[in-house]
Amino acid sequence: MNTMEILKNTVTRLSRNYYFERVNENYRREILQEVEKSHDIKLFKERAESLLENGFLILDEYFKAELPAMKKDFESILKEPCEVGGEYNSVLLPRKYLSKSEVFSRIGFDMYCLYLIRYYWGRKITLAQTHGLRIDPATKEDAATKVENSASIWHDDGNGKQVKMFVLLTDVTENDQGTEIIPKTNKLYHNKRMQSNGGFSTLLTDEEAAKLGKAIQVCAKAGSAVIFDTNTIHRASRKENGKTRDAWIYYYTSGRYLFNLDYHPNVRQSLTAFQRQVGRIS
Ligand SMILES: O=C(O)CCC(=O)C(=O)O
Ligand SMILES: [Fe+2]
Repeated sequence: MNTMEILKNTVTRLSRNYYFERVNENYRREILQEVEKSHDIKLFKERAESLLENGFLILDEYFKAELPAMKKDFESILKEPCEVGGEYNSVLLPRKYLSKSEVFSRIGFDMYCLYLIRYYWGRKITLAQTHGLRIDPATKEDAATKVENSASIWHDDGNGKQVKMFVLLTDVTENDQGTEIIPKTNKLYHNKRMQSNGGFSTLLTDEEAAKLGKAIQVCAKAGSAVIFDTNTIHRASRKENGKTRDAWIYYYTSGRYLFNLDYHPNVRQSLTAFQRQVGRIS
C-alpha cells in the first residue's frame, strides 16, 4: 500500500470507529430510570426499540395541542424574509426566527423526545440546528426534469450521529409532499464516496437504493413528531398534485455540526440545567 492508501484506510477506519463509538449502556439505564418516574416505561421501550430497529419513529399527533400556536407562528415567520426557492419548490424559514417563537423554542426541549433521542444514541445530545420548511407541490417542469437536487435524491445526511425531528404542521399522506425512507438502513454504515471532482457525496442512485429495501413515505397527521436518524437512507419526495407540507425541523447531534441558536426569552428563562446544556446556553 502506498502512503495515500494507508492514509485513506486510516481515515475510513477512524470515521467507522466514530460511528460505532456508541451506546453507553449506563447512560441508557439512567434514562430508563428517569423515564419510569413520569411516563409509561413499557411504551417508551417499545418506541425506543422501534426507532433502533427502523431508523425512524412517528409520535402520532404528539404536539397536537400546540398546532394552533405553531401554525400562527409559522405563518407570521413566512411574512419575514425567508429563503424562497432554494433547491426545490420550497421556503426555508431560517433558524434566526426560532427566538421569535415561544412554541417552536419550547418544543425543541420536549423532555420525552429528548429521552428517546438520547436513548437512541446512548450518549449526550445537543440541539445543533433548526429551521422551518414549507415544501410546495412540484411544478410541471420540476416533475419532467426531476430537478437535480440533493434532498430529492436518495442520500444519508453524512453528518455522523445526527437525529432530526420533524414536527408536522400539515397532514401528510402518501400523495403529499413528504419524506421517503428506506427502513432499517440506519444500521448500515455508508461511507462517503469520493467523487470525480474530489468532493464527497452521500448520494445513491435509484438502483443502489432499491437494493437496500422497500421505501415508504412517512405519513402522519398534523401535530405529529417524526424522529429519524439521518443515516437512514431517505429523500424528499415531491409530487405535482400533492398537498404542501409545512414542518419545523430540529437537528440533534452529539456535539458536531453546531450552529448558533437563540431561543424565545420565556423559554430561555424556564429551562432546567439539563435543557440548557442541550441548548448550549451558558
Ligand atoms: O424535507 C424532507 O422531507 C427531507 C429532506 C432531507 O433530506 C432532510 O431533511 O435531511
Ligand atoms: Fe437528508
